[in-house]
Amino acid sequence: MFKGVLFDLDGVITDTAEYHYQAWKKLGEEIGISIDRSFNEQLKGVSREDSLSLMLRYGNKENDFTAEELAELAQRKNDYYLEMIQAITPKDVYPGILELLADLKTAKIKIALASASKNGPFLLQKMNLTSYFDAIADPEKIAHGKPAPDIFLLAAKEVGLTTKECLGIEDARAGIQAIVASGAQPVGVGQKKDLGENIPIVSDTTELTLAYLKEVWRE
Ligand code: B16
Ligand code: MG
Repeated sequence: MFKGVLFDLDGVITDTAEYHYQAWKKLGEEIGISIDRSFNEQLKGVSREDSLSLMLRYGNKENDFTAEELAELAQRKNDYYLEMIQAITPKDVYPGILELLADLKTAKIKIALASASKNGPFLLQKMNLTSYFDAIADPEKIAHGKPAPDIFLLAAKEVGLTTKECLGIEDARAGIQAIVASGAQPVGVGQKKDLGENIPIVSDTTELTLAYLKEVWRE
């Protein structure tokens, strides 16, 4: 049996993936880059700075800004995002997630956050979920963001486990790649066309029960 579950946040625990999209879209409009949901799949799970680079490349503007201007753009996107997430409450936790966290705790399975977001601790607090987490891996401490395995390796380490003993849950293509590269077993939230054909995928978080995780776990 697995001994730990490494959770992504945005798009797995709550709908903040949508707010990230809205914030990037707003910034894009201000600098003449129009993004859509299909392009946004590439940004999911990717760090703020890497997301900005991807968006500028998409709009053929990768050489248009100085380092200082890039920092301002990233800051501006985060300001828009922060404005949107102020109103988040425990009611915004996706259905089934609270029950899953409680069941994992009762079963003494470790729970760690493996989010690329620097706003992760703030969001857990807003949703009253902080006490369920045995560790929150700090994205500032890793060398490479998703799809590199670093954040999942750190999350497992912080709860005293190896990734081989853990499941990772993700809604992003880059995140699933990161889980696989780390040696943990992936479970996707979303659609096969975005996340892959050969891994367990739920279309909805209500399907993410402890029984389901046990069922898909390969010894
Ligand atoms: P921040 P996750 C990721 O969170 C988001 O999916 C991604 O859209 C965002 O750019 C990244 O966090 C960084 O977030 O700007 O708040 O530091 O999906 O890994 O929980
Ligand atoms: Mg995510």
